[in-house]
Amino acid sequence: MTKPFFTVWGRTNSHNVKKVVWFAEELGLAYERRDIGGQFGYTDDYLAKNPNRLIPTIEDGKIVLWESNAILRYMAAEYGGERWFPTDPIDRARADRWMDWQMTYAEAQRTPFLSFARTPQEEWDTSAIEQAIAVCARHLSVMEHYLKDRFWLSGGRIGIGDIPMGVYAYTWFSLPFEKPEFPAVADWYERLCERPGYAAQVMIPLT
Ligand SMILES: N[C@@H](CCC(=O)N[C@@H](CS)C(=O)NCC(=O)O)C(=O)O
Repeated sequence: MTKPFFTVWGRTNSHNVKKVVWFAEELGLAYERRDIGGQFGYTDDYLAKNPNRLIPTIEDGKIVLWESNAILRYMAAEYGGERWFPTDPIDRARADRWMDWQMTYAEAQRTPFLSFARTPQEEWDTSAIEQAIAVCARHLSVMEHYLKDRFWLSGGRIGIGDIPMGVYAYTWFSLPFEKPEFPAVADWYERLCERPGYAAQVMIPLT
């Protein structure tokens, strides 16, 4: 299959944009990223493509698509083949499960992220931050249990199920607060850090 030129709209420091550009690199897709959202604001042209006033959005000549995990599934199905988008319903379901689970996890990590990365310390709600970190830790203990016997959330090798939580893991490990130990999660994160696309697109300063 010919790989298309791929456009990704969204600022680089967005978790949901990071998922898409990192995955484009894993798939070897040629793409161009255009800044929009956050400090860049929105244009009428963009809002016609994505009326949610959110990022990311992609366009590859065949489709304009928003909603990051739907974008990942489309990219995997269209350009990733069996390697990234298994046809076996059980393998597919395992990956889907972690992709959907990430949405819940992201809610928990939102307060610590926005506080540490984007809010002056004197404005922090420390009790809300502590509570949110405890919720993140409860979630991560579920991942820890799963990863004890596996290298990847997707199974024996990295797959689409690892992409969304991979992005949030970078934030978790980078935010400067004391964390409970999750050795299997930490080992999985180290494996992610060895991937050039992850290092280039995900491991950037949190802003
Ligand atoms: N469920 C959506 C959420 C998208 C979302 O909330 N994106 C954030 C950035 S991570 C956003 O657009 N924030 C507003 C902005 O940047 O202007 C998805 O997964 O794509």
